[in-house]
Formats: sequence, structure tokens, C-alpha cells
Amino acid sequence: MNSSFTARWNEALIDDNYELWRKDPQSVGADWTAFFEGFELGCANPPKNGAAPAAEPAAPPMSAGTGIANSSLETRVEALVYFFRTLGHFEAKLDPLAETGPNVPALSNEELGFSAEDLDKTVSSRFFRDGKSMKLRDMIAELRGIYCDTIGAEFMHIQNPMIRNWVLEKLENRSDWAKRDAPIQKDILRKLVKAEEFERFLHTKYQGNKRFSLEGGEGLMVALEAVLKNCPKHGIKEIVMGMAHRGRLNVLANFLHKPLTLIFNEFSENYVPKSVGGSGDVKYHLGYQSVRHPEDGYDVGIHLAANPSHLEAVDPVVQGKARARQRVLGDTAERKQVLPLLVHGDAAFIGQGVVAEVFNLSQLPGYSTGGTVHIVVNNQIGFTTLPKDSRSSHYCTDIAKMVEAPIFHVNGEDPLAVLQVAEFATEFRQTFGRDVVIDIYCYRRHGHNELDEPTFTQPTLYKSIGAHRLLSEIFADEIVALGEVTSAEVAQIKSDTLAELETALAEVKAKQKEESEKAPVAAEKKELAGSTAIFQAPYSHEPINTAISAATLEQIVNALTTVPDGFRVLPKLKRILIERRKKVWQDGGPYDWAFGEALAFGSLLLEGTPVRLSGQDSRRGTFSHRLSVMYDEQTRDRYIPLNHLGPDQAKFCVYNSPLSEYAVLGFDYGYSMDYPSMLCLWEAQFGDFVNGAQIIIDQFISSAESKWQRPSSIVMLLPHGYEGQGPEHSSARMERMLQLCAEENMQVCNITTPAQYFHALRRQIHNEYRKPLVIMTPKSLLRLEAAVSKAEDFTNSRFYEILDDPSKPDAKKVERVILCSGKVYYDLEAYRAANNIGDKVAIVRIEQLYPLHEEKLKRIVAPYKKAKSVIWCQEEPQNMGSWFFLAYRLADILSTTIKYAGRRPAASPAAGSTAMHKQQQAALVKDAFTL
Ligand SMILES: Cc1ncc(C[n+]2csc(CCOP(=O)(O)OP(=O)(O)O)c2C)c(N)n1
Ligand SMILES: [Mg+2]
Repeated sequence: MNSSFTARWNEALIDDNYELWRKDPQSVGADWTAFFEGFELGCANPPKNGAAPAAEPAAPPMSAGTGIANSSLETRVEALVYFFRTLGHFEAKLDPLAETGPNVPALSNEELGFSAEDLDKTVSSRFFRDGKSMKLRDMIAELRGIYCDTIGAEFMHIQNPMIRNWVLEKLENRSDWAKRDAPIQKDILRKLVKAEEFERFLHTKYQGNKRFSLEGGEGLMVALEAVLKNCPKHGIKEIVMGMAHRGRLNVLANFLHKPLTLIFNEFSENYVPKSVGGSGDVKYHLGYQSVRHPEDGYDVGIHLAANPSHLEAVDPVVQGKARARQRVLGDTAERKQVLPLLVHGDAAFIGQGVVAEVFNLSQLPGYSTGGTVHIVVNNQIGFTTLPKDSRSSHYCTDIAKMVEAPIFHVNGEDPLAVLQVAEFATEFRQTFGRDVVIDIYCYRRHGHNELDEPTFTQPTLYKSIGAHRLLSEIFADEIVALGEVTSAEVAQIKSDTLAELETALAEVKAKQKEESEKAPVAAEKKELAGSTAIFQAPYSHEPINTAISAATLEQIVNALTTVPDGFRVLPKLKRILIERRKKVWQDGGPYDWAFGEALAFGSLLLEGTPVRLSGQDSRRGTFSHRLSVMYDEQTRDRYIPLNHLGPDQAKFCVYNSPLSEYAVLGFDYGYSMDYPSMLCLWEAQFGDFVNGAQIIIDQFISSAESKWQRPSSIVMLLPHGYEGQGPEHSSARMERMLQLCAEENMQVCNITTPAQYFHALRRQIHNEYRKPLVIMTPKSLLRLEAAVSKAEDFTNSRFYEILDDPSKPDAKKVERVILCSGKVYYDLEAYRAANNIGDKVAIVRIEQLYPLHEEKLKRIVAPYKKAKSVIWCQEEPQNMGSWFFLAYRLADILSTTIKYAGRRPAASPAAGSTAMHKQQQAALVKDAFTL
């Protein structure tokens, strides 16, 4: 890989911006301005002929000197300091495979305008070492030592001078804390040996198995241990971690201390995952949690989230989990007790957009976790793809600059430097509550996995890697030479590690032999030790009592319709929220959808269940219906009535999310897992946009219980309904949700009344089990007069998975049964009334599509024995909606042929023209009665 400074820049981009900047310095961003200022300072000597020097592709233009060579020595010295701070990292010796460090012309004496005589002059800078006088050559050496050694720090992009200077001071005064004594050196050596031997052991004992070895990137273990070791000092009690495949087994064994016997057992050929239900997952995806003791008597809980293959998908989930843990520990003010830690691969970090989405969450009121420590295992390759093909940015970490995170690039083969930056990063996070990045430059000893041949694509690189010595050997030589450790001690560390591995393997083999000789026995609880698996009661259709008392109803309504004295509510809102709601309560109805929702939230809060609702514009609601936050019309002070129900109530947290689906749903899902007693809801602006979060639905929500035994009761509110709003504002793609349904993994509902919605939400908490709940929520029904509920629907009712026809037709007269779900019910009802069809047709609503209550459906349809036709009516095109999911089930359950009334198959979810929509809608409703 060409890691030289000049080779990495995007020449065209720099040239273009440079031209713009030269014409008008205001025309480019602050970063570019800083760069070009520095750059011109550094190009004091214009190249001969005034042309750009011959350079590798993507070289910065080395032209147009600023005349700095002719400036005073004082100016050049200030430029020197500035240059090393801004550009020094480009010259740092980061790549363990490179024979020489990169050469940055801008940092050369020539470019800086220093002659040989200047080097012996005594100089000083107001901005360096408090103006201390020193020889110029010493100053250059000192700056080079700070900025161009094995740590390359980027921090000058931090706009806040206080934060920037904090980093600067730490870097420039680090010589003190760089010194390490023998126990620390030995400890590092032990960690390296353990990491290497673990991989080597698996390699020889389990040949042909994928394990995504860490080999070449063992520096990660040093960084993780350093973070852990610093936890007591900073009061960190828990680390919530996420990481992908690379080195995961090593981290499980050597950082989380998952017993080797469990890991080896998972490698055995006959291993069937007794410890997880469902279908389980491959071993390098499993979650784990443990408690470690960086100091006597100090516990640090480490939670490693289960992880799908989808790179970086776990990032938002870890953030949500961390925030939930912060709440559980009462750490919501400072967020310093729970540390989120994400380990990334270099290619994924820059490649996956969710990384940027998660950075964007980092400082938002509803989503902040007080800063994340990011560690990149930068093996300078992604599968077979090299950086030049996988990113347009110079570093894979450049995305982190969007939140002005300091970035510490470090040579992974300098374990002491790795340790330093890890300590530094932890302290930064604890001090400022902001994200920080450690970019560990390393290499990958084998192919992408151990069955993959790397020389097919990178023959020269892998030849040199093959010849590269083990890090433990390089480090051992260094510290033995320093006299800190003896060769005998090094040998002892190796033999102890090997003995530990051998003992564990012998134990596993003996146990397997013993088991193969015995009759099969029930799952052993021991295998669950430390796993993140949670077992729960099976799904049940048994009714749950979710009704509330009239007194509770009154208490909630009182709170919803009262504002503090002097709070000036907009007159229009006063009418909608206060006067109208009071009247509805006095009259016993009609309660609309938003009122029903407020009653669900309010009643849960009064029962001590906190509620978190997050989504785009969720405070008001996309359709202006929720209005959960009131604003004083003059001061814009906020008032949230649901937080003023009573003294013992739980908290209602409602957040307008950033404009992201993937990261925000991932976050709320993670939150729901680690705060299972909370009602946690994520709302899409329109259901149509939920596909931006499809990875979270596929990889986590629908499958986590089966793969990892990790339940969640996340509620997804997806506005859905065909109302002429076109292809992108009609469908939450329920067919996709339904296709994912099996093994009672989640509940999918298409609900038609406020009370049904109320009971479905309350059931989510009152159930014994935790299951995700997807609700197709209404749009026009929010205000449809027919789609309302009465007081007794809340106080004396429950959730009905299937609703029989409320007009109670005379069963003997029913000739046709129309089955439907969601909003189309009201269209069908209107048609029946308008055409005086009366008892001839019964309309049955399936409010919960999955798990389908088959018995109930049978019972409801059974009395309509005389019916000659059973119709499924839906407003979605035939290849969408629930038809394909239900068609064969309904035929089976009802032992009859089901006819289809709905839109024809379509490539796009809905028609763009309102007229066409109306025609189609009228036709499908008519079809339901006439086919
Ligand atoms: C979203 C996603 N796309 C593609 C893949 C397939 N894949 C697995 S690992 C990998 C390369 C990852 O490179 P990097 O992030 O640098 O991690 P490394 O394996 O080098 O540690 C790819 C493309 C995946 N797992 N997830
Ligand atoms: Mg990589």
C-alpha cells in the first residue's frame, strides 16, 4: 500500500479548492482555509519553474510560495509549530509494514525556509513550550518527536479552543506519562502473547474453521485493557461494547474472559447450540457479558452486544443500550458511569453510512451517550480491497471530523503508544463527554478469514506479511534489551499461556467424550453462564387485562387538559387540546386516535412504566395530531402534560429524532433491550421511509430472539394507508414485515380504533413476554369521525386480535364475508351503508396479522355458514399488503376458497395521480361486494 502523504490526496479536489481559495479565501470552508494557509506557509520555496513537482498521483500542488522564506525567522518559527500540529500526523510512522516513514515535503527544512545556519540559532515561539528558548534544530526534533513518531494526532480541526488546547497540551507534555515500568511492560507482553497464542492454538487445533483472526492487530487488546484499567480512575462502572467479526473470539476470550472451554466447545464439530433457543448463530457473532476487576474491589461490567454480519449495524444498537444502562444506573446527568465502546474495521468505518448517522446522534438531547470511544482495527484492507479503492478521504477515520472528534492514529506495533492513546481517549471522553477515535494501524496476517488465500489478490503485500515477525517477539526483544524483563520470563509467559489453552481443550474433549457415551441430556445451564441470552414465556393469545379504571381515565384527562397558571397556550390549541378533550371526556366520547394514545401513555406512566417515544417530529406528530408538547405562545417555554399526571408517575420522554431511520431505529431497539420495563416506541414519519432501517429490522428486530435469545418489546409506529398521497406516502410495506414473521418472533398489527391502539400498547408491557410490535398506524383515520372509541372501550374492554362486524348482521342472512385489515374497513363500511347492503355482508377485521389468532377467526366466521363468498379485501397492490401472507392461511383455516379484491399487482406501491387513486380505490371496494 502506498501510504505516502502525496499519494493519498485527491489532487483534483485540492487543485479546485486551491484555485477557489486563491481567488477568494471566503469561498471555501474553514478546514480548507486552514489547510491552504498552512500549505502556503510550508511552500516557502516555490518549486523550480513554478510548476508542481513531479509527484505521485493525488499529490498536493507544491506551488505558489507565500514568500515565507523571506519572512523573519520569528514568522517561520511560528509557521513551523503550526505546521507540525496540523500536518505532523501525515509524517507519523504509523504503518508497521512500511520500511520507512512517509516524507512530507511541507515539513522539510527546505519548505519551511530554514537554512543550515538557521538550525543552530536560538529561537522561541510564543505558542510552544511557553516561549522557551531553544536551538531551532532542537525545536524541530521535539516537534517531530511529538507529532511524527508512532502517534499521529489530528485535533486542529476542533473549533473549540479549550478542547483543542486540552488535546494539544496532553500531546506535547506526554513524555512524562510515556514512561512505563517493568510490571506494565510485562503486562503488555502477557496480553500480546495471550492474543497471539489463542489464535495460533485455534489455527492448529481447528484447521479449516473460520475465526476472523486478530493476528497482526493484537494492539487492539492493549487498547482495550488500557481503557479498562482506567475505569476506576474515571468512575466508569460499565462498558457497553460493539464489534464486528475481526478478533471477536480473541476479545471474548481475553478481554471478556469468556471461558476457553465454552469457546472450544463451540468449535467442536458436533456442537449444537444448547445455550440459545431458535436457530442460534455462528460463534463470532454471539454476545457476552462479564465483570472484570481492574483494581481490587472495583467491578466493571462489560457487555458485548450480539452482532450480525452487517458491518456497523450494531453501532446504533450499542448506543441505545448504553443510554438505557445509563438510565438504569441513574447516570443521566453526566453519563460518565457507562462507557460506549465501538470497535470498527477500517473499510467498514468509512464505507457504511450508518457510522455518520451514529456520530450525528452523539450530542443530541434524546440520543447522547456522553461520548463514545471508537477503536479502528485498521489493517489497511477490507476483504481484498485496498484503501485506494475504498475511500475518497485520506484516512478511514475522516468521517469522525464531522463531530470534531480528536483522532489518534497510532502504529499498532508500538504497544506503549497504543496504551497511551487509549488512556488519553478515555480521559478525553470522561472530560468532555464527546466522541474520540483511536485508529490502530496494523495488518492482517492471513486472508480475510482463514480459508481465504490473500496472495491471489495481494501477492507482494502478503509475502512481506509472511516474513513479518510476531509483535510479541518484537516487543519482547525491546524490553529485554531495556533490561525490564528477562528472556526466561518471556519464555515463561508463553509456556503458561499455552498450558492454559491445552488444559481447557483437554477438559472440553473429556467432557465431549463423556457426553457422547451418555444418553442425551437436557440443556446444561452452565453453558449459559455470562451469555446475554434471556429466556421468556412463549407467545399466547390469552387475553390480557389492559383496561383502566374510570378514575384513572379522569386523572389522565385532568392532566392533559390543565396547564400551569400563566402558561399561554395558543388559542387554537386550547380549543383542540383542552376544551375539546374536556368535552369528549364529559360526553364519554368520541375519543380519537391521539387521545387514545395519550391515555395509553398516561396510564402506563401512572403504573410506573416509563415511556420513550422517538421519531421524526414525533413531539407534534407528522400529522399534527399528537401535540404532546405545548409551547407558551410568547416565551416558547415547553410544557409536557404527560409529565404532570401525579407525584409517583414514571417519566415520559418524547424526542424529535434526527432525520435518520437506520441509526434511530437501531438506537431505540438497543434501548428497548436494556430497559425492558419501559415502553419504547419508534415512529416513522411515514411508514414508507422505514425501509431505510431495514437492516435493523432484518438483522435484529425480527431475528434477534432466534439468533441470540435477545428479546425486545420495541414498538414501531408506521403510518400506512392508501389516501392518494402517491408512491412514497402510502405504504409501510407490511408485506415485508409479514414475510419476516415466523416462530412468533414479532407482532404485526393494522389497527382501526383508538381503543384497540390503546390496549395494544398497554398489552406490550402487561404481557409476560417481550416481543417487538409493528403497528401500521393511520393517517386519515386520525380524524375520521367513524374511527373513534368510547370511554368504556378503555375502561371495560381489551385488545381484540380480530374484530367481528360491530353492526351485528343477522348471520342467517349473510351471503358474503369480507375479511380486511386497517383503513379499508371504513371504506367498505361506507359502501355497505351507501348501498343499503345491510345484513347481506359481514365485514371482519383482522387487527393483528401476526401471530394470527386462527381459532378466533374460525369462531368469528363460523356463524356465517350461509355465506357463499369469502373475500379478502385490501387496498395495497396484490403483490403487496397481506394477501400473499394470508391467502393460503385463510383458505386453510376457513376451509374455503378466498377471493381477492384489491389493487392489481404493481411495481410501485401507489399511483401518483389522485384521480387514479380514487378510481382504483372505488373499484376495489366495489369488487369486495360484487366479485
Ligand atoms: C454491510 C456489509 N457489507 C458487506 C459485508 C461483507 N464483508 C465482510 S468483512 C468485509 C470487509 C471488512 O473490512 P474491514 O471493515 O476493514 O474489516 P476487516 O475484516 O479488515 O477487519 C466485507 C466487505 C458485510 N459483512 N457487511
Ligand atoms: Mg480492514
